[in-house]
Amino acid sequence: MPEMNTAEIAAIAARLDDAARSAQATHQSSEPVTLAEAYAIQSALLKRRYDRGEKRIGIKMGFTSRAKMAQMGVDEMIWGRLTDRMLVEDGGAIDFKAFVHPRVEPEIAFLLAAPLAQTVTPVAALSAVAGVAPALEIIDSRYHQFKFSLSDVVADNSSSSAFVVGPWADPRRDLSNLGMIMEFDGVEMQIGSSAAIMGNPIRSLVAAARQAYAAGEPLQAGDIVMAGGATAAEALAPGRHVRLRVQDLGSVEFNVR
Ligand code: OOG
Ligand code: MG
Repeated sequence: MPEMNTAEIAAIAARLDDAARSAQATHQSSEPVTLAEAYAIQSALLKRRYDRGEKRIGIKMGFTSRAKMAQMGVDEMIWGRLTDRMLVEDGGAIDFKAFVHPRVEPEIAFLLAAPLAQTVTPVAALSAVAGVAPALEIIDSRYHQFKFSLSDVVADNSSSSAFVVGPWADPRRDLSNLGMIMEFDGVEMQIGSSAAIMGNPIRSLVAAARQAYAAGEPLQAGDIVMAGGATAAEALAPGRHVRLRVQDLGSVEFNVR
């Protein structure tokens, strides 16, 4: 298969960037794209956003649970970048019209107090964590019908779109089996456990450290890491009030305008 050149990578990045900014879906790649090329497109896409003043504030892990893999028909872990513009205040609101077809999923977020090396044990990773929080990720595929191959979704910054983080709690606690309930307007939509995220969300942080290092962007103090959805995602609609409650960690919420 011929390798993609820089111009082709830049063209796909520009198309995905335009799709996100105009909230208009675009098509998947017609030619096969390798995973390495997909991450190169994602880098080029983020470069455009950094050039407009956005700041990288962490990374998100994707497909770290069976529920998410099954919903989207993929079987490999992926990651994407988080910027300051994507962060929604706890209790704040998002504008439905700014998205193509947004969905929300219940997650756990970590805040780092120290950088993480390439290879860390779960215990070492936890010792670099300043806080752990209930979090909601708003994903929005820029592809028609929310359909994509693994390479397509990686190129599209792994559907990353916005995220809301609840109060940071002391991470020195057992995170392996915390009940998680996601509600729309007070009605339970998804019920799960932090165990769904690789048996323990700390394993997702370990994987994040490895991936970020391999990409030449090791995790830094102050970075936020989203561990990945514990359940399938739910489609959003204007007027919804979304809340996630996580056992021992409290809750996080937002509204859709
Ligand atoms: C891709 C993003 C996956 C997660 O938490 O598993 C993800 C998608 O589902 O569109 O964010
Ligand atoms: Mg997610």
